[in-house]
Amino acid sequence: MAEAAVRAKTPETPTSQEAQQELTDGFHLVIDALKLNGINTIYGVPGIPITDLGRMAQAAGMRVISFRHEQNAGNAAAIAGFLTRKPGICLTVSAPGFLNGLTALANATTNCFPMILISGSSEREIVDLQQGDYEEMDQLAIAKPLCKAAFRVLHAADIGIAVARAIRAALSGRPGGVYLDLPAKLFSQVMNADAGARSLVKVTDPAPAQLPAPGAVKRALDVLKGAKRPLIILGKGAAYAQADDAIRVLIEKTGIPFLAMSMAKGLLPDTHPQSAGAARSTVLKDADVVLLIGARLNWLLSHGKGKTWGEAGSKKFIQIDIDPKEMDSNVHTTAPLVGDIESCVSALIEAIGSAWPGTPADWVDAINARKSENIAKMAPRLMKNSAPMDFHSALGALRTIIKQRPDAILVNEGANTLDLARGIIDMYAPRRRLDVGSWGVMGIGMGFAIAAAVETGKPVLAVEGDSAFGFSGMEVETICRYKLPVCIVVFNNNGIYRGTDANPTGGADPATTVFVKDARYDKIIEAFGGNGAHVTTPDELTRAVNKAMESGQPTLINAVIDPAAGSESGRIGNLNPQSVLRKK
Ligand SMILES: Cc1ncc(C[n+]2csc(CCOP(=O)(O)OP(=O)(O)O)c2C)c(N)n1
Ligand SMILES: [Mg+2]
Repeated sequence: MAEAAVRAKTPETPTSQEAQQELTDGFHLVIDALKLNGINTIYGVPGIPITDLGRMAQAAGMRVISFRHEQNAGNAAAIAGFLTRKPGICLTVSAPGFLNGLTALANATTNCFPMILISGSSEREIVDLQQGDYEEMDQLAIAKPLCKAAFRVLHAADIGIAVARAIRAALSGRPGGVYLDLPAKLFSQVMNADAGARSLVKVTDPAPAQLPAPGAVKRALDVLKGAKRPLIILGKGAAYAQADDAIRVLIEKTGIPFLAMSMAKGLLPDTHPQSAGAARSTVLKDADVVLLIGARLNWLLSHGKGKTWGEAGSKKFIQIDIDPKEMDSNVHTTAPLVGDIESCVSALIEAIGSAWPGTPADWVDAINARKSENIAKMAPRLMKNSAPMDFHSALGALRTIIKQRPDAILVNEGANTLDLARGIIDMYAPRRRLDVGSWGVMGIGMGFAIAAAVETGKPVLAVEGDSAFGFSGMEVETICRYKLPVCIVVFNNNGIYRGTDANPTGGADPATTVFVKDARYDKIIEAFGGNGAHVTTPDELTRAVNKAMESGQPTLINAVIDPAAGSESGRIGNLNPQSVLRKK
């Protein structure tokens, strides 16, 4: 590979024979290995020992996006993986930089986003003897339990195979996070350029199709056909799979109502006649057969049991998942369908053929009645044009904006800001809603927004609680530096959940959940040359967002929300443990 050969430095004391050879080194082999596999973007923070790796990657034509904190770079890499089905790369320095990236790696693994965290590390000989090296840490051991796979490379000749292993581990089966440990010494190791080029591996079929067994398909279909009140639930695995057409065909052919989990919204439009989103509690309670497609029965679906799911034992579950261990995770899986989503859904469609009895009309009618009732109840709350805004009126404005700009990508985090936006803002296209995922983690906002803009070139609207924004807020500088079409709306209610709490002692310290009152988050972006706006009504909010989306310029809108409008923990206050003593 000529590229690998050219810029390599000659070693300090070359033999005459070596001096005549074309050489490559660890730096170039890492870059060449990534590029060979179609990976052209790196998200990271520079420093010893990877500063030159970033520079050289940029020189080699890669897009290298430098962040202000590794966690945000890691979140960017993770969501790049979700959007592109190629592992997103996060590049960090050793020990503290590595640890900063690790939260994102663990979150990616939990959410099944493919990413590779590449961290430089210190001298093995010193680290292992614990002799106190610069940024000493046994990073490989620490990363292992938090990701799908972790590898360390000691020889330049192994870089090609290590990158290949990392890519395959991240993408195959259930996708997830992979850690690649590159000790400082590796980067300057030299080898013959031709041998180096030959050592690189272009991964063939990194996420092989996994076909479901014919018997499993038949069993699933028999259960589905026997349903009186069937329901399909789409999870973010279904969004990741990019099997959009097959999923649409299955749903429309069977006429079965569907519910989209947060990041699956838009796979079919939320306004689709079969969407049961506005009748969520009814369908979960009353369905008799539930087909899960890339959705897990975790806490977000109340573990498939309890009050949410109606009478105990009243459901049969059919589950499509690539990981067989997912079956029977919380309740019995009547019909497990193990395989990749495209293959499983296509197999179901084929088995159905043209003979489908249709979905019972009384079930469809009951859902439609509940939907109309709930939509009518909500409508006036979304249309109020008052100041200060509450969550509903502000989100009503943003809902219209997304309706008019269905291609925009919506990033969303917070508590009330998240839970209410999820319900209120309809999505119209796949993979346009990116949020806190399975952990409900704060801090994904700016990393996700940056990668969404970089990877798709589409305008991004980041709707952020004021607390949520603080976790990654410094990246507004990154957004301005790279001139990204990101419009951030901070829902400023002066605090976490609400801005009205008082210190119970009456002391001088503020309450634990409140922030500086009437802060002006819009000033932050102005410091970096972006556009700030301060709005107090839905009309002002609409104008400011439209202006930002039209101009494509980095914008931060401080949207004043009634500090008393939110509820504790948004919609999941029931998860808070209660003190019996408090009630004394
Ligand atoms: C990393 C992390 N730390 C802390 C939390 C706990 N937490 C959940 S929501 C939230 C912030 C909610 O406030 P805000 O973003 O302002 O949303 P609001 O309800 O006020 O709209 C926090 C701190 C978390 N989910 N993740
Ligand atoms: Mg808040």
